[in-house]
Amino acid sequence: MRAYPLVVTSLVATGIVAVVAVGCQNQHEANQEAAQKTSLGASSSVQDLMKARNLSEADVEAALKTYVPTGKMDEYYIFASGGQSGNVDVIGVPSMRLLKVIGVFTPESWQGWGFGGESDKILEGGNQGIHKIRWADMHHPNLSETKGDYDGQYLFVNDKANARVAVVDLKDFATKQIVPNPLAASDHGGAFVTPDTDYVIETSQYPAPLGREYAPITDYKAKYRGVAIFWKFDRAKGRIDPSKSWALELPPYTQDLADAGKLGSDGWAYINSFNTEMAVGGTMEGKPPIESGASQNDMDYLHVINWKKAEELVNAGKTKTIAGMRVLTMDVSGPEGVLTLVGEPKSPHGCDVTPDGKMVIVGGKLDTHTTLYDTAKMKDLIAQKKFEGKDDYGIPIMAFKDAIDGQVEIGLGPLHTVFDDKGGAYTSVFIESVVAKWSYTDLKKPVEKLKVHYNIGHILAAEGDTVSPDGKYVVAMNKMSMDRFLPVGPLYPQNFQLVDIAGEKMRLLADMPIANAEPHYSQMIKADKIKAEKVYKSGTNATGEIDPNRVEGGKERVVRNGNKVEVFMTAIRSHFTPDRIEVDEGDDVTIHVTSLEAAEDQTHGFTIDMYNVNVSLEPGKHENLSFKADMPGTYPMYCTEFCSALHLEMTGYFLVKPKKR
Ligand code: RUQ
Ligand code: CUA
Repeated sequence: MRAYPLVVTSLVATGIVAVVAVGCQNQHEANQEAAQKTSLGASSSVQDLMKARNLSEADVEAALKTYVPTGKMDEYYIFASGGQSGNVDVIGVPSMRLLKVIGVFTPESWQGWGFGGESDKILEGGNQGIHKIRWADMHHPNLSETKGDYDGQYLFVNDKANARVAVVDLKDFATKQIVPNPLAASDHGGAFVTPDTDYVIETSQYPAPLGREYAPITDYKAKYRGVAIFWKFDRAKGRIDPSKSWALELPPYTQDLADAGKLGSDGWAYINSFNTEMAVGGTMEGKPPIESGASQNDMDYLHVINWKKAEELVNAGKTKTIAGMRVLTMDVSGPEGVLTLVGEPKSPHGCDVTPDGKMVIVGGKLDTHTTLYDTAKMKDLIAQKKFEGKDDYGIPIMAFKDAIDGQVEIGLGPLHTVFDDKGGAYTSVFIESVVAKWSYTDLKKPVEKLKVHYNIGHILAAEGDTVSPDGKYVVAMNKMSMDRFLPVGPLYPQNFQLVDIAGEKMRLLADMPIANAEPHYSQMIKADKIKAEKVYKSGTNATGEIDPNRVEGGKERVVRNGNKVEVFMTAIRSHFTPDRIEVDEGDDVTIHVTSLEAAEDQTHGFTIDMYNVNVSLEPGKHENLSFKADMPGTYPMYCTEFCSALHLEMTGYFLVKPKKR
């Protein structure tokens, strides 16, 4: 019989069950007797369960480490990029339970996000060009920081496909603003914050003329550009202030990931790039495809940006206005030491500043190393103007060997790196499908590699990119999951794997299928840092303000003015007042509806059938729905949340009298 001393300790410690097998037969029998006295009964003792379900000791231990009994709370939140879903997934750790999906760039019908209510205006604010954009390729959520630590107030996310950044308020877990990038056609290095969240950084990905004007591809070198936007965040208002934001023109190297310096490197930002060859494809004209054209050079460029200095130059008016945005152009930023380049090995991807702010770690997709750039050395080189040359745009280049601290042989395809509290670095290694643990202080080969399933892209750690990581958990964000979950057709879920990093060795604890898209980055924050509201102050609308049209109980009314009909409505268990609305075909209708509920978790919904209007009315929430009564007929309106025993009765009619023809 096998011994399970570890399991016994942890099981007893958690008080879940009294018994598991131990090394000694007598004790085992005594324990079995004890087990019969527990509510589980003998037939379902843990040992029997293990046998029946074919679980090993390690399985049971992992289960215990992630089990959160009903009524108990998780220790951390993960804010995960919802990828192509355009929305944010909120996950509890260690249970890996999905807690919420926050509607951001994409309409989300449970929250009534984008179905005729106030949130439509926020989505409208994110339109690009002439298109109503209602999807996103969300990549990198970033929590607001104070002194380099997550403060639990805001979350920023970027949309790679449509070059936008959104602000989510963590008081109510709702999106408050979407800001379209006026200059770039796509972004990737975002939404990274500076250590006090003065700025939210968004850098472009695929170069295009700034402002997205047309320019023939033959003008690539002359007219196409990269750009980094420094969005000024107004913390008191909880909004990005585009009028105080500015941009840095960059060469048309395909800029990739970015990070802001911290502590000693505060005031600096670092951006990767690839395709410094400026390959533009042309496979139909017999030219090499972009992917091979872009892999000719041994070195691409890390962009090193002195943003504090850039800010001074912007304030001194050294900018050019393009598409309404102040842009510091390369002819200023190069000579002024704002923008400097340094070589980086082939096709870099991740760009992560260490918790002490001393190094920038760059992972090379086509290289087996991570490279550690020394932020202090680079600062000196720039101050002393010690460069080895300039690029075609006059941007000075530092010598690779002068700028680095060293390189570490990690494995095949190192991408992103996160950190623990003991100088440990955890790098996702895509091709090898492992998490590689190494030390960013001694720069030796990885001490451990943990297999993950499969093809890990991003990686996250508990408070892992702050100045004080927690060192408890890492999550491998895997791109592929064949053989991990029940088959669901050719489109497979992604796989989040929770890893315990508190001990000597990494331990894989749990798998979580991500069923709605391919997430990229995520962040994990201690749960007690989030101070979420339980109910809204009566009359609060989607912007977080008390709505001027808030409706008090007893003041419900219908106001007609020509073909404009305004309905002032309230909702409280279990009726809408008024519960009948009659209008004429063609009327412009606005329904102002306030929930009069003040009790926690008493949410109503409001919809009118067939009219594509649907809002969520959390306690105290106010909504304004505007639409044209363009379909004559009889339409039930009803509450969409099972709010009470009389929920089904929480209904009424919206009647549209046909025009005389
Ligand atoms: S990037 S893993 Cu935005 Cu690495 Cu996706
Ligand atoms: Cu209100 Cu159902």
